[in-house]
Amino acid sequence: MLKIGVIGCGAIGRDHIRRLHDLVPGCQVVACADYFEEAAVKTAAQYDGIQAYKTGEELIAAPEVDAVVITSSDPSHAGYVLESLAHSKYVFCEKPLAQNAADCEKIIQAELAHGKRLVQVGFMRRYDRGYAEMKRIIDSGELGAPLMIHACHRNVSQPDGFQTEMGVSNVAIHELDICRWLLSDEYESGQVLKVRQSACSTKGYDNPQIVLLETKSGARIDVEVQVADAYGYDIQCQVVCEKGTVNLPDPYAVVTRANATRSFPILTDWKDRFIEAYDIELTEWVKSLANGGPTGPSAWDGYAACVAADALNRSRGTGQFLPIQMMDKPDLYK
Ligand code: ISE
Repeated sequence: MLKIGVIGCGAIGRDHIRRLHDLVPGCQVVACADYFEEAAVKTAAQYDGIQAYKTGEELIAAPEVDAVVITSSDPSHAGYVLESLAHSKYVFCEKPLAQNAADCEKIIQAELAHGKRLVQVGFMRRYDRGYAEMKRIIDSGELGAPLMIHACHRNVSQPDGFQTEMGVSNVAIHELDICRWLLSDEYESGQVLKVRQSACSTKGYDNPQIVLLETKSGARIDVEVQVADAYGYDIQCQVVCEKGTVNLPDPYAVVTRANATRSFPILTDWKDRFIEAYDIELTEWVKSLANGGPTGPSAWDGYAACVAADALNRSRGTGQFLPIQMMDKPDLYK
C-alpha cells in the first residue's frame, strides 16, 4: 500500500485527495499540508487516517510518507519537488513543474543524480481518451504527416492574482505539452500575440492571447487562449494532416430538443472536463510506482513545456518569433 502525502489543499488538491481516497487502488493518503494551515486541518478532518502537517517540508520528511503529490500554488512547485528528491521520494507534481526552465533544469540534475526517475508531472490530458485516440491515429500514419494544429483553450474565470504571463505558464502550458506529444516533435520557435481585447475583461491581464509555434519539422500551431469570460470551459484541438484531419471530441453531453432548439450543456469547470483523465492518470501513477517507477510525463516533459513558455512570455510585445532552445536530452529520458 503506497502511503501518500498531498501538499496543497486547494481545489485540485482536495479533488486529488478524494480521488486517491475513494477510487485509486493500492494507495492511502496519510498526510496533507497547505500554506494556510487551517486548510490542511479542515481537509484532514474529513477523512480517517490523514494527518495535517504544518509545512510541506515536514510532510515530505515524515517517515510514513512514501510518495508526495504537489498541488500547491505554481511558484512553490519546484522547491517541493527538489525537497522530495532530497528525501529520495517519488513525487507527482501538478503542472507546471516550475516557474521557469532554469528551475526545471535543477530538478532534472537532482533526478539524474539518483540515476532513476522519481518525478511525474500532471499533464493529465495525455490520459484523456480523446487525445489518446488522436495520437493513435496520427502515429498510425494513415493520414500522412501532421502539418498544423489549431487549438483553443477557453476558461470562464481565474482566481485573483492572475497575470498575463500565466495565460502561457499556467494555462496554455497544457497545449505546450499536448502538441509536442501529439506530433512527437519539439519546438523550434514561438511567439505570443495580444489581439483585440475583450471589453468584458477588466482585471488588468491580457485576454485573449494567441500562441504561435513552429516545430522542428516545420509544423505550425496556433492556440487561442482565453482565461476569463468565455461561455464555458471549452477545449478544442484539430490536427491537420496531409490526408485528413483529426479533432478532439467534445465531452459527453445529452442533447435536448425543445422550443424549436437543439441544445446541450457545455461544462464550466476544468476539473469536470478532464475528470476521467485525472482518474486514469493517478491510477496509472500509483500502479507504476508498485512496478518500479513512474512512466507518465517526466521532468523532461515538464522542462520542455517551461522552455517554450519562457520563450513565449519573452516574445510578448516584441513582434518576433523567438527560438525555443532545449539542452541535450539526458539518457534517463530517452
Ligand atoms: C488550471 O490550473 C488548469 O489546469 C486548467 O486546465 C486550466 O484551464 C486553468 O486555466 C488552469 O488555471
